[in-house]
Amino acid sequence: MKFTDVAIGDAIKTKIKSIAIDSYELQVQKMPELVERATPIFVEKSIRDTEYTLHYLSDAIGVSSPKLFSDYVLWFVDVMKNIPIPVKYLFVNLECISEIIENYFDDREVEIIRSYIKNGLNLIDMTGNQESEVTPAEHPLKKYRDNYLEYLLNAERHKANALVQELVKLEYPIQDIYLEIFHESQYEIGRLWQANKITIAEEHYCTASTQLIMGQLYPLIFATPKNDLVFVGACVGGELHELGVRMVSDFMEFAGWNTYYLGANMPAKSIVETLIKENANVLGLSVTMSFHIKEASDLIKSVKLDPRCADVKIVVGGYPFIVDDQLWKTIGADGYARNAREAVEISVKLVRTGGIL
Ligand code: B12
Repeated sequence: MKFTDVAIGDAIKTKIKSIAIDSYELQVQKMPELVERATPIFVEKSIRDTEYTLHYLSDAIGVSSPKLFSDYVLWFVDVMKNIPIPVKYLFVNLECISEIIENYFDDREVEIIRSYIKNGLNLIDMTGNQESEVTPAEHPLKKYRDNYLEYLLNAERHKANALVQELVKLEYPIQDIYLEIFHESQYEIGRLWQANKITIAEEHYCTASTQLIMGQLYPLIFATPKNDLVFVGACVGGELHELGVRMVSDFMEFAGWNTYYLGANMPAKSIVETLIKENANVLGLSVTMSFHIKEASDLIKSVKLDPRCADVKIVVGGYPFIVDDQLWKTIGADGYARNAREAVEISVKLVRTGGIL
């Protein structure tokens, strides 16, 4: 991470509110049609959305990753397809931020910030209304995934559970059931939620049901012969998306490791204490929201500085690392994996080679 970028990322954070308000005011000048819509709720929401955009911008700059901001812009364009606000609104919004920052930063800083925004603006031009979704490759379990999701969306979790038990009887590998049924259906739930096709309650019900159904497979997962390696899996502080690292922990357990799964929102100090107490070989750290990258980076620094953790290797994973496949290096991790299967491979490699990949 470049020192200047970290400093600019931090500086944006301290000025988010005022930049957002100034940008909104400029946007109203550029888009007079907004005046008609400007109810107090609309104004408040517009400023809040700009603050959100600025958070993503500052986080991406903080870790020198233009890809992270570009991915956010693509995501926002997708969200806008399902709300009655044209994509042009986001385009002008970014242009306004780009202009306003002149009042807050010096020329060199403005140049860096603008390069990130420009990438985003180019993407809006290119995407227009086209779909940015990639159709997942067909897998023999795909048809069962559709049934599984249908059961959950019909609030029939007992049927979803029975289906998974049936697939186990049919001898589908547990790992395929995890990746093709659980992992993929959670992503589909995300798409449905983003498209306003399911409610937050339905998303919560599906997620909780999948966690329950995963639990039913534990007698199989914990039955494999053990080696003497220890894996600690956790999400950094503030991060609530825990299913990914839980899947990774389950894959490690199935591969014979002794796992210590800590789940969501873990204070950094407790993670370090656990590594020492459990004599861990590998720490698996999960981040989904890019505004938690900084926590991950700080935690990695503390682990690396603690002599009691000298032998612990750190593997990271989750959405931002898939978007930018070099990010794991930027924040000082020893490796990264795109999914739970690769997480086992990389952890074994790191332990065997002493950390040189
Ligand atoms: C369920 C869910 C939630 C739940 C999580 C509950 C829980 N107990 O985990 C709740 C309701 C809390 C939630 C909250 C939010 N969410 Co949410 N959520 C989801 C959803 C639908 C599924 C997440 C999931 O279970 N994925 C399945 C797992 C298996 O996938 P995974 O995490 O990627 O893990 C795999 C790999 O990445 C990798 N991996 C993951 N971790 C690790 C770690 C290591 C060490 C390794 C090696 C590998 C690895 O291996 C895993 C298995 O193969 C996603 C959709 C999606 N695409 O993921 C949205 C999603 C992630 N959420 C989103 C958003 C916006 C939010 C909120 C900001 C919403 C809000 N306005 O409040 C908050 C933020 C909360 C926070 N502070 O963290 C967006 C993020 C968009 C973006 N571009 O950043 C998504 C993508 C939805 C969408 N399509 O818009 N969410």
